[in-house]
Amino acid sequence: MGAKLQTLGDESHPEKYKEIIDGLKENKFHNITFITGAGISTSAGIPDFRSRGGLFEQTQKKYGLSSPEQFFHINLFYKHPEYFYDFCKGFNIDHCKPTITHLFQGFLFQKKLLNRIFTQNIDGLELKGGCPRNKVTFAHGTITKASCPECLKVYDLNELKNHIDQGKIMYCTDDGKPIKPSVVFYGESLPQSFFNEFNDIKKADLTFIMGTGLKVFPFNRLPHEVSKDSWRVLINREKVGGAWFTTNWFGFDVETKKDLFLEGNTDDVVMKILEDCGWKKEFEDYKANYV
Ligand code: CNA
Repeated sequence: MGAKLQTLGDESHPEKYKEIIDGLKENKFHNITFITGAGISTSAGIPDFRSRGGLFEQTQKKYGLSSPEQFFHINLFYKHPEYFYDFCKGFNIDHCKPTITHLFQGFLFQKKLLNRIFTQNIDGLELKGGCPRNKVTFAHGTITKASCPECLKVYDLNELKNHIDQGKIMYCTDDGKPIKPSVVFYGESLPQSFFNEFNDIKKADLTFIMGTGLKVFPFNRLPHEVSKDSWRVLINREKVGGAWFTTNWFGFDVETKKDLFLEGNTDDVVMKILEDCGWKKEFEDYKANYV
């Protein structure tokens, strides 16, 4: 599918797209920033939460839950850790490769144009795509560590994996709570690094908001914090940001602001941007080192 050009709730604004492409070509952006969600990893074979057939639908059906979010709530984990352990057995994503979108992020880092990636994803594919750890804010943690959700004591990930494989629950030796990968569940606090790095959003001169439903607080505050003088480009299969109080609660305004919506699959839109910038060959060379 080619990238359709349109702005949120309005007619197409191709002049805005051209201004962004010209800015990239003329090296006008030096603090490109990403605000991302599960949609940038679906082409790597990892389902998102809310799409049809996504993890919400799968887990709600399998475990007979009353709400889609319930499976990933800390209260259910404490009560029935065996559900999540069972789920993890069928959710091995170690083999997953970075997508075109992750590689685009690494490519921009290599060009010294990347400010920061704020991601809700826990798969760590940003790192596999060539971004260094200090450029990525894992707002909801990652699956690369294991810890006690109560006291945060860190445990050996391989030991947790062995327990999961054997269907045995691993418990914290200090407080007896079940151990899980260090990913943030509903009802848990975000890691301190999210709050420490939050203000980097204000440095952004071009922000790509990609593959997210923008439903999870406080992560979904980030688009509000982008400076009014800089671009916000939403790349998603669907318009998002229309819940809560108004139909446009995160303030997208195509008439008065530097906002643009590019509808489509993130990888397709990224390839179009690369082509239009004349960067395709350079990108293919970069990609060859990572996949
Ligand atoms: P979500 O609520 O499931 O929203 C995903 C959004 O992306 C939806 O609007 C989809 O239409 C859109 N989308 C899906 N695929 C594509 C695509 N290829 N191109 C463009 N748009 C697409 O997921 P969010 O990330 O917004 O929700 C936050 C949760 C999801 C976080 O707590 C994550 O930890 C959690 N999550 C992460 C992963 C991962 O790490 N890969 C996977 C599943 C869930």
